[in-house]
Amino acid sequence: MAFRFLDFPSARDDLLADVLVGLAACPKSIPPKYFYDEAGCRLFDAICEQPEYALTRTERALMVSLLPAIAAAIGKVDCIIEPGAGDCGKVRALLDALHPDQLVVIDIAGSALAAAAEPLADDHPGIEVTALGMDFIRDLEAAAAYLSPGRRLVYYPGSSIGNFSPDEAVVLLARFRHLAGKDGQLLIGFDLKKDPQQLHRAYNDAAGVTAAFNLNLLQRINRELGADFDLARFRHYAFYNPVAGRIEMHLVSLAGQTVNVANQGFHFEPGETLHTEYSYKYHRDEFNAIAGQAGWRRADEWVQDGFAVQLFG
Ligand code: AVJ
Repeated sequence: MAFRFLDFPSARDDLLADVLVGLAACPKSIPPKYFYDEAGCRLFDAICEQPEYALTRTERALMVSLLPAIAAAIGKVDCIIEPGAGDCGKVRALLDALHPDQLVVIDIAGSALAAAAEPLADDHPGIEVTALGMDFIRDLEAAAAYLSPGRRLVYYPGSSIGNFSPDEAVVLLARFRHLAGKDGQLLIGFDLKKDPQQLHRAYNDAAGVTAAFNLNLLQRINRELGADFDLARFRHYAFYNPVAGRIEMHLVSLAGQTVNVANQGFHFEPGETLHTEYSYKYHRDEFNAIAGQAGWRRADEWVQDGFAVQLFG
């Protein structure tokens, strides 16, 4: 068993700066990576249990039923890297199928990541597990120092790539390309374009869990930054924009109001939106083109029930 945890607080304590910039912008926005405090992680898990939200269940089923084919296509790897690994629930199956020497998991929520990653080391005595508490969107270079040489696989499941605009996605995938090295590979899962009504329902579940997840962002800012958002005066508003190919999530102000964050006042007009998330959906070839711009070439692809997993080399 070999486990190490390295925390990089300077590379993640930017909630205040990002909120101040986001609230001063027009339209106002806050990056979706801040959804995932403790309550936010619990709410996201609850979203995944909602009948309307099939994305996570579908990917899990795909990764179970097609794992032998996926592992065969990947071949021998020495190191698996998972940016945004969260509770490390997805990478476990890959470890058992691919038997790498090293696993590097990265997440902005460092202590939760460490707690989730250590059992992986206990259960896989042959694998050196490194947990890096850092914001990989800002600081992926620092991770390179912890990789041992050999053939690398970057694993980026869960349609997390959907949170980035296509241009941002190219930049991020190019960084993954750099991190993976010369004969590195990328295994990535993303949600496919589908019936807009079905997508709409997935982000407007009847139980209101997605609404609670969205509003929790304001609660987090109140708690961690001493802000005074009145949650009753903001409404969850999510819809599919078929031209842009994305779900847009917003919190719409129900009144004219001023919110204070760190001694700065931010005025909202009635009906003004605070944008909180994009969730891009792609056609298979659209995504292939984006990865292509980042220097990746598609090696294989698996599709099931409106979800795609692509392998690049
Ligand atoms: C974790 C980014 C894949 O975009 O579907 C779920 C987050 N937001 N419901 C997604 C989310 C609202 C989710 N991802």
